[in-house]
Amino acid sequence: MNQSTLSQFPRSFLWGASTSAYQVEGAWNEDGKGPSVIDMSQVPEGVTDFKVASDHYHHYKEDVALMAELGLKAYRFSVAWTRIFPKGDGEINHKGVAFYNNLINELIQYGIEPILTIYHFDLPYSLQQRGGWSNRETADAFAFYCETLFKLYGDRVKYWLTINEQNMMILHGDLIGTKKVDELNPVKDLYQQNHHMLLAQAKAMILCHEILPDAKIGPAPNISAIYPASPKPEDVLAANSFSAIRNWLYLDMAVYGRYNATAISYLRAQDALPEILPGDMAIMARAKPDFIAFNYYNTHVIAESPVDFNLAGKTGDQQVTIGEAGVYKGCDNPYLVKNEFGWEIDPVGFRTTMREIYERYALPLIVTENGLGAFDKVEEDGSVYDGYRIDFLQQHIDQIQAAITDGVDVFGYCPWSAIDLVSTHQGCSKRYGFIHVDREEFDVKSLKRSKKASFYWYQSLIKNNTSEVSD
Ligand code: BGP
Repeated sequence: MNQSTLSQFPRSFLWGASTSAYQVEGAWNEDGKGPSVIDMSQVPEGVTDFKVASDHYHHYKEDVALMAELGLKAYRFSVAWTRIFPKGDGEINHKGVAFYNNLINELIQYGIEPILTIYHFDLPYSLQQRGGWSNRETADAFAFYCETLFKLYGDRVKYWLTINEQNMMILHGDLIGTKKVDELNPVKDLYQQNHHMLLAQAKAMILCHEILPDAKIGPAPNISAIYPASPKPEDVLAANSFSAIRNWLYLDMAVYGRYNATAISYLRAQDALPEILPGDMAIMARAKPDFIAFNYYNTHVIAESPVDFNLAGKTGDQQVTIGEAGVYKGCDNPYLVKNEFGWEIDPVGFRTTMREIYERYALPLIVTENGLGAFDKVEEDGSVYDGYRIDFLQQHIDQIQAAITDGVDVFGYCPWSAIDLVSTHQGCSKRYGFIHVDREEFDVKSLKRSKKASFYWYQSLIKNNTSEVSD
């Protein structure tokens, strides 16, 4: 659908950027921080762990000053649960509390809106030892942690995100380092964990509104439009199933407080229905998000899947779908190119995704991740000419403007990532940042910060609140 005139970005549009605690902070065991499941997980061979990351913990002032120079209106970051509660619950760690107080104050001083993710993959290891998300009590520990954050930081933080990419923790938790399931009944246990996380999220939203009536809170899943591989009805049906399992299961619960029917049918077929205790659904129904935050990297193409679909030796990740026998099968999209890590690039699919979410839930949207992972090259004078990243972001921003013109209420864009950090499973040579960090996979070098070409480009875009748009 071509648009003759494009709507402008609202003046209040939150041009931002994102990070997460475990991928950027480092200082993994400093100042009383307890270990998380990520700290205790085995990283794939050949890539760095998260112990030092970009050492933002010690560089946060310099980093925030750079973000201010970039012109950011918002910064989306996460709190490491184990800096606040080293064991997940119990005794509070005052040095951890102070770190986020300082970070938030620093942001506010520069007029940057803090957007705080409560939980981004790094479950306290101590809670994991007590059963992790399989144990209902983890939902209570989460609620207590949330209540603590609301009371500590709610005077300055207006935007809260509950759980980053719960759907990816469920579908790709083995790769991300978050998954531990019962060996006898793994799928049932996984979706029991999912139920407890949904319950935890509902409790967080209710508490937020009780404690901070002016604050806004929302979920932050990874959402992608799903294309059928062909008009063959079986392909369309499989694509519809995958949408339900990957996308709508999570958002239907967050917004409507009910399980998606197709997802439930899928779980029933696998004998994986979660145990739902009396009162759970009333809590889910009472919890209401104020907006939907979502991460978008690309779309997926889905075909029908034979019952004997052989998955041996095939692994997908957040953006590469392999499939499930008899349910859905991921395919390449012949109309799209891939990035250096095999992720397809689909700016138009971004517009479709925004429309689909808005049509379904009619809540304001904020994009909390979108970006291009690449092997950046540092020139002799230290410059990084990441024109490919500028192209990627420009094309996606164009599609936000097109979606706004379509009538979708998008109020912010926080690309991944503000600064170079460590990828979930592909190390720190897979870079995303506007700010380069001088380190290599196994040599942390000087950790010096420098501005990439994309930094100057985004700075000018934010300043002008506009971008050149093509249909
Ligand atoms: C999302 C995660 C982020 C981030 C991003 C890029 O799924 O929320 O934590 O890492 O993907 O993925 P990767 O690091 O695997 O390149």
